[in-house]
Amino acid sequence: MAIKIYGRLSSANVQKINWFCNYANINIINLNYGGVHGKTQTSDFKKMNPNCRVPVLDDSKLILYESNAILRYLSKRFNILVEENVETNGKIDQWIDWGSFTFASPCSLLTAHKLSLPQDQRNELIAEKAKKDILNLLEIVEDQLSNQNFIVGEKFSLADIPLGIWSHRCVNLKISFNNFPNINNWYIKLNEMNSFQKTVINAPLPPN
Ligand SMILES: N[C@@H](CCC(=O)N[C@@H](CS)C(=O)NCC(=O)O)C(=O)O
Repeated sequence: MAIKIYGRLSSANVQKINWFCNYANINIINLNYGGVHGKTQTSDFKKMNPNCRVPVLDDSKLILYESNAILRYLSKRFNILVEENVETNGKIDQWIDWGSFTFASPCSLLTAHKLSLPQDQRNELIAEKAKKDILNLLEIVEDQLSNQNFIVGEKFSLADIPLGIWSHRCVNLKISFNNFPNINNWYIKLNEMNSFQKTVINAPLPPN
């Protein structure tokens, strides 16, 4: 039975799973939940995720929430992008979490105040501050990419997924990588991946 992923295609956290599954040729069924689609406050959904958030994975015997947990589960279940070296895996985990929490934090705020919130709740000052924070954090990513093609070493890994998605969101939100040549080169490489094109570049924008 195909794995079900509950969550709208515009959600960055859902895109982590969609990108990985497309890359790994894992057959999934996407179900539109959250954002304009709603349905996350229903009692059925709350049984799967009491936090009322997407994504949620339904792999028949397993219900899982938290996008990074889902990503790591699918990677191990299908043995795709599994890193055996413990030290390298530590670095990959570090960047998955940094991308999903430290970097995602101002990106989510900018998304909310530019795209998701109703117009009368958007605040330009909050958006400007978030943009400044993103530009400061991009310096860290630029430095990380100074001697290598991908976030951890020369190969695409799970570490590229959260950062790749949020970097594309930056592009959607008119943040340019002109002053970040290493990020720009890395972003071009991601764009050359069919899986990134299909699940991230062609995805709708929040809250759709
Ligand atoms: N830490 C959670 C965060 C999940 C999260 O905040 N998801 C957002 C979408 S990116 C959400 O559910 N927003 C409410 C909605 O879409 O209705 C994860 O990584 O899965």
